[in-house]
Parts: sequence; structure tokens; C-alpha cells
Amino acid sequence: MAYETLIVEIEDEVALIRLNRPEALNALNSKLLGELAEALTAADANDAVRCIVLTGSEKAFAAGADIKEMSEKGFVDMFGEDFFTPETEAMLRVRKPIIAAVAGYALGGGCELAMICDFIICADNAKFGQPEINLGVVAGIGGTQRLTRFVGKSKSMDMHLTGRFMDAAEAERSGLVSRVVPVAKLVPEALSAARKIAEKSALTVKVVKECVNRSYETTLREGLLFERRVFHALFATEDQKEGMTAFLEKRQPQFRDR
Ligand code: CO8
Repeated sequence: MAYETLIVEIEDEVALIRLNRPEALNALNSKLLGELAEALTAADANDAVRCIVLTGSEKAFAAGADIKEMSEKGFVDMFGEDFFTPETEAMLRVRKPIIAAVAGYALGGGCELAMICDFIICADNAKFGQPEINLGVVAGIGGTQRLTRFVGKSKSMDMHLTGRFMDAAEAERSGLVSRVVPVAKLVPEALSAARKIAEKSALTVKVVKECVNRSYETTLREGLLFERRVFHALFATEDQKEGMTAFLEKRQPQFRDR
């Protein structure tokens, strides 16, 4: 499938999706977000893909929602179109893991897009920010909610109210990203993490993703119960038998995703 604003490559059971609007620092317009939702949904449905990496360029993961596209819209347009809701909802329905590999700017909707992914690996030149306040608006695809959960209220308020950027070291210190690597190693590092995930049972991987996401969406008590019940349920799978038998036999497991 050819896209106008994305480059998609599938290799070794990993789909690498690259945002590709260099002329606008990968600003997220309707075309790009529509294609991205489509590409992610297709990768999720593709049996040849076990993990997804989403990246941009060395200069920008994405510099936010496309200001040119939004600037002329009024409330009736935004509300009527339910601007960006179908696309982001489609992304949240993806059951395979998505790793964001962020270099350069991840601002506004770009930072929010990275946070929609399951975890973020960033380059040492990454800059995260929620500068919507400078445009007279607020984050609209989860920034005030997700950033607050990732880095805490104080830092999130600081970022949203001042519009300042956070560098890679601060992002790692604050728990926004899981790893920082030199920019040239970003995509190889993310692909290597994705391949590591691709070696696991695809069934267990989906269960883990659901469990961790649950911790953001419910109370601790409900989350603990959910985790315990799916832990119990996994004892009905062949991959649990294989994983534990392989450990006891001191060999690598051969998972069959069932
Ligand atoms: N939208 C449209 N075009 C953009 C954007 C953007 N967000 N960011 C950069 N560009 C374009 C520039 O206009 C420029 O184009 P041109 O060459 O045609 O003038 C080109 O990309 C290169 O940009 P710069 O010349 O500005 O590059 P610099 O290296 O000087 O600066 C910055 C890079 C700091 C990233 C700067 O471009 C910038 O500040 N960009 C805007 C960042 C921003 O404010 N992002 C937030 C946008 S609002 C948002 O994301 C809300 C999301 C919620 C959506 C709600 C849905 C419900």
C-alpha cells in the first residue's frame, strides 16, 4: 500500500512506519493522521507483523498538529468533524505493541502521538513540548491527561503553562521515555526492541499490553484483579506450558501464539 505522507516497511516481522512530511516537520494534518490510522490498522491485521515502530525524521518526530490546516476552522467545523477523534480512536484499538522512536521535535500533537504509543525510545536530540498555549489553545489528543500521568502534575503544568521544551535527559529522568540513544542509533535500537518483542508469544504480548494500559484506565483494585484474572487465564494456553517447560529444560521456548 502506497501512502502520500508515510513510508512503511515490513522486515523481520516488524512494521516500521515513518512519518514523511519533511516540508512541515511532519506536522499532523488530516491526510497524515488518516493514513497513519490506516497503516496501523493494516499492520495490526497483518499476520506477518508482530510489533510496530513509529518514527519521523532526525529533525522532527512531529512538530504538532498542522497549524495551517487548523487556523481557519471554527468551533462548528472542529466539533462537526470531531477533529482527529476517529484517527486517534483507531490508533488506540491497535492490539500489537507500538514503539515510538522519537528524534528532534515532538511537540503538541507530536508529543501526544508519541504518548499514544506503548513506549517511547528517544534520540539525544529529542525535544518534547506542549506549546499549544502559545497558539491560544490547549492540547487536544491527550496531552494534559497522558503527560500528567507520565511525569506528574508539577512538570506537566510547567510544560503546558509555559510551553517550554523538555530535552531527552529530562524526558528520561521524568519517566516520559524508556531509553535515550544517540540519534544515529535510534531506529536500530527501536527495531531491535521490536524484534525482541516479536520473539515472544504474540498472545502474551497482547495480554501484557492490555494489562499495563489498564493501569491508566481504572482503579488500582480493579487493575490488580484484571491482571490476576488474565494471569490465571494464561494457564489455559499452550504458550504458558511451552514457556515454563522450556525454562525447566534449559532451552529457548518455541511459542505458537496459542
Ligand atoms: N504546523 C504546520 N506547519 C508547521 C508546523 C506545524 N505544527 N511546525 C512547523 N511547520 C512548518 C513551518 O511553517 C515551516 O514551513 P515553511 O518552510 O513553509 O515556512 C517548516 O515547517 C519548518 O519550520 P520552521 O521554519 O519553523 O523550523 P524551525 O527549525 O525554525 O523551528 C519549530 C522548528 C520550533 C518546531 C517550529 O516550527 C515550531 O514552533 N512549530 C510549531 C510547534 C507547535 O506549536 N506545535 C503545536 C501545534 S498545535 C497542536 O499540536 C495541537 C494538537 C491537538 C489537536 C487537537 C485535535 C482534537
